[in-house]
Amino acid sequence: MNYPKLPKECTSLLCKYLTPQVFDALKDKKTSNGFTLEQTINSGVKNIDSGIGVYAGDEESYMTFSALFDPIIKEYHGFDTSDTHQSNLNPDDLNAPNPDPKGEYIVSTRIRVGRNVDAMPLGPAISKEQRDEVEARVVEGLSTLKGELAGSYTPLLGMSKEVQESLIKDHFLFKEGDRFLDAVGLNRNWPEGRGIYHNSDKTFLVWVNEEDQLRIISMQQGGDIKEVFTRLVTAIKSIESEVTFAYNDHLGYITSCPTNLGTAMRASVHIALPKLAKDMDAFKTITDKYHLQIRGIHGEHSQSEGGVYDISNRRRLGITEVEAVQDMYDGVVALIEAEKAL
Ligand code: ADP
Ligand code: CIR
Repeated sequence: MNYPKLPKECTSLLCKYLTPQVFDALKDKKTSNGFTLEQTINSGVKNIDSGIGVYAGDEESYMTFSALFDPIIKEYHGFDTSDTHQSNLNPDDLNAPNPDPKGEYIVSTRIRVGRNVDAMPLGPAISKEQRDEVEARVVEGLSTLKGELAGSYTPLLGMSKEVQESLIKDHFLFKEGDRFLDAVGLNRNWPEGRGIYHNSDKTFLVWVNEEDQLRIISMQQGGDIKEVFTRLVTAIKSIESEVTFAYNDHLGYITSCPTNLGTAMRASVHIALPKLAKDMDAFKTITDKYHLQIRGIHGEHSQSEGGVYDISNRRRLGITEVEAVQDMYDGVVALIEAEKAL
């Protein structure tokens, strides 16, 4: 493999950190699952508009290709190679009274974590047999959930297009055919091995074998962020008693995208900020101050509709889960104040 063509206008972290020297040092390396540098960078090479542009095929990728991953992790999370990661899932430590009890701004709240099964390759390097085994083990673990978390699993294979599209439109199900995931092999054998578990209210959901092997999700209408977090923590603990997840003391929970390492948590609100959105510089000054990311309302790489944005914590590694949600909460309070003042 030769050094890839990366156009000057490319702003991804891949383009920033894949220097010819780094490329030469890594180009012949592979992990014990056979994951190569070419696979690690293919998404960002094929999708020049990537924000990041790299994925890991297994936990080992983060070590084997550390000359590329470490500076990306440092820039995205502000996390150094000598730092350690710590978890705190105690809802009592979260200071988050509903910032919008009248429901004027916050449409809905969602908090998800990514998880992958210990001692399995991640999605980009997994075989079809291993992926099917992950699905079977996860579905068996989920079948033990009780009370509010009790629900059922629907495989994507055999789901009607109408049901699939309506679940996607209503923000419950992952999209199909994502080009960023496609280029790293995450869509191989689609739709086999993929599916969604949810309770009857769709306040608790688990995505199986999308970007990560599990995406554990708690969501509901309105701005009761603490309630959403508390439900998620109960679910994580219950599932963790059935399935062991890939975790390491330095990088926390291991995920296929380096932006998700650590807590693997993205806490978001869909929030109407039509006035603030007319001044994107002022909007971004607040989101930068609170380490927030702005997305459109149909997920990453989508656009806002009607002045409603998806606002979430940007950092996930080197901070605890409580701090990740607190980042989002404090920022949302500041955004609502700014909107009110206009
Ligand atoms: P992820 O959160 O898994 O990183 P996406 O940005 O693709 O991925 O979002 C996944 C789905 O979750 C999308 O349909 C998105 O609209 C929905 N979503 C995210 N945040 C919220 C929210 N606060 N309320 C309702 N739906 C949400
Ligand atoms: C990109 O580089 O834009 C995509 N590969 C997505 C990166 C971040 N996404 C994520 O954490 N899910």
